[in-house]
Amino acid sequence: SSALPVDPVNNPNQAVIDKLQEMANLYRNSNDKWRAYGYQKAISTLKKCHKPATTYEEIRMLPGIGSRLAEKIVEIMETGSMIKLEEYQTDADIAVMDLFGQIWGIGPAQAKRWVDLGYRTLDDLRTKARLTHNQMIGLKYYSEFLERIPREEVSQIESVVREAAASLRTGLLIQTCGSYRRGKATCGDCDILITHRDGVSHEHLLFPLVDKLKATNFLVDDLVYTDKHDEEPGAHMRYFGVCKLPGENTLSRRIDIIIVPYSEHACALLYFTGSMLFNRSMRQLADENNMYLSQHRLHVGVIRMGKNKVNEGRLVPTPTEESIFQYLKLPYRPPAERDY
Ligand code: DCP
Ligand code: MG
Ligand code: MN
Repeated sequence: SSALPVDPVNNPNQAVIDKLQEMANLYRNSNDKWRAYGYQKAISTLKKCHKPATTYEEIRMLPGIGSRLAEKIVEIMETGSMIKLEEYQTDADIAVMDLFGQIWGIGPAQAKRWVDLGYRTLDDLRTKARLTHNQMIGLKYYSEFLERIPREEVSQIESVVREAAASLRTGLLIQTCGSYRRGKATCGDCDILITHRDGVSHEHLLFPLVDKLKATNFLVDDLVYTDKHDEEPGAHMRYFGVCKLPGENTLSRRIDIIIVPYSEHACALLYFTGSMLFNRSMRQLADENNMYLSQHRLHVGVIRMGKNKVNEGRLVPTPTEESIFQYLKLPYRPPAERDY
């Protein structure tokens, strides 16, 4: 009778129970408590059952198992798996990958790695995963970083940086680039480019500027912070981090600050204004015309063998963005028309 104790290790229906439990967990985690309850009832019935369930009719006779569930149990017995479960798992995994992929700095590969490790929620990541510093910051500001920043707020952020910079040096040239310069109504972050026309006063500015902005609690967390050119070849002096305007209802925002020598200003401005796809096509056009365009400089007369440069060509002066367009024989495009 069903009152007899059943050996939990050698339960004749253990394989079926395991599959049903997976399904029950999935439904519970997706807040379908009613379905989870149905599966849980069937599981406890099977746990008390001390002989293997074999036919549909037999299973249907067990208390708490309706026709739909009985069909599923037969499917598991016959195939060893359950299509619904496999499907559900795939869909659920994709949803989790989407969730993880929305964390700042997380791409599809990292999202998949976490899913494969069994993490399903942001809390799983917070409590169980081994996170890098930047991943922790991304999680900490998960929902805030998903909020777009109104233009008006971007310009307020720019003002704070401008004021702090002006108190350190005079004559600095400060421009907010990225989607802001392209005229977007809202921006993902605030991209600030700093240089100085005298060609030297941009030097040794990043550390004191960041210090100053931290002292007033404007900068609240760091992501990338380097005052060295050699840390990553070709990298700008840059600070990527998190800022927050004073006030009770302000959100934490992503801020990128790049400081460049004046000779590189136009190339940096073009690069930092984007869009990313626009940059890619400009570089490709340069390649096709024996030139080389980067965030630092433009070279002409480059000779390539396949992907390798046989001759570096000649660095040309690029006083303005317009001059870069001219070298590429392109009509000038204002920032608002670089948005693709
Ligand atoms: N950029 C690039 N390649 C990258 C990253 C950035 O060419 N991998 C350039 C083009 C971008 C600019 O830097 O327009 C600024 O980068 P953002 O990531 O801040 O992008 P946007 O400002 O264009 O958009 P968003 O509003 O999302 O910040
Ligand atoms: Mg931006
Ligand atoms: Mn940016």
